[in-house]
Amino acid sequence: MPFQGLFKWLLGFFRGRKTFSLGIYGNVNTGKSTLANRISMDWTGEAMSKVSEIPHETREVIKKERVSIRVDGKELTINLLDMPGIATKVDYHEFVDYGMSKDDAQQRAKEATKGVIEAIKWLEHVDIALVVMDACLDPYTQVNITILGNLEARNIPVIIVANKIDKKSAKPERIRAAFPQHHVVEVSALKGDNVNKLYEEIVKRAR
Ligand SMILES: Nc1nc2c(ncn2[C@@H]2O[C@H](COP(=O)(O)OP(=O)(O)O)[C@@H](O)[C@H]2O)c(=O)[nH]1
Ligand SMILES: [Mg+2]
Repeated sequence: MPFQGLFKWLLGFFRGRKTFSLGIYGNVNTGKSTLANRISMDWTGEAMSKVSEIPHETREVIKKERVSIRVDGKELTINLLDMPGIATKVDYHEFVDYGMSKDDAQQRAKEATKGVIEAIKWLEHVDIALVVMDACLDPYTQVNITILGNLEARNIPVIIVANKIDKKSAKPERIRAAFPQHHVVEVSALKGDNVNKLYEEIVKRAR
């Protein structure tokens, strides 16, 4: 819709500031939707996404537009984009193991695969990317390396979010060691630990 795009641009222009699209990327179940809800709750008082233990709960891009965040007197307006999880393999049997019927599981697998494509397509609209990783798991995965490679190739500013640091088995230092070229913020999206540091980093990158 070109007119809608033009309208938004004009609106931003007359308000004198740009709206940044913040894309939340990462493997499935790393806590992207939990983080999206945390950011959305903190600044708008409303949640935006459904959270689940079953992988691929988020199968299309979920948007929360014009969220204003304020850090150290600086205000930034962002469109929050909670992306479907990126996976290298989507197998419907996995959903059957979670107790879904075969039909539902196959439907979910089909939608999850479309979701992966959708998340990659949306890269062209993203101004800043959060790459969420589960700090309890090995970060050296094909998914993490592929996501970071795509973002680097497009020169999209990246902040790595080492999530779930509230868990005993969390080893965020493994993430720092794996991707020394990027800034890593350690958080618990669930408990809210350190999210203020994340807001500071987001504002720093929005230029
Ligand atoms: N302990 C802990 N669990 C989390 C955290 N963030 C998310 N989770 C859990 O991880 C699972 C997947 O979360 P979700 O936000 O749906 O992940 P997504 O697939 O990346 O969107 C859910 O059971 C969440 O409750 C966290 O910071 N700490
Ligand atoms: Mg999700």
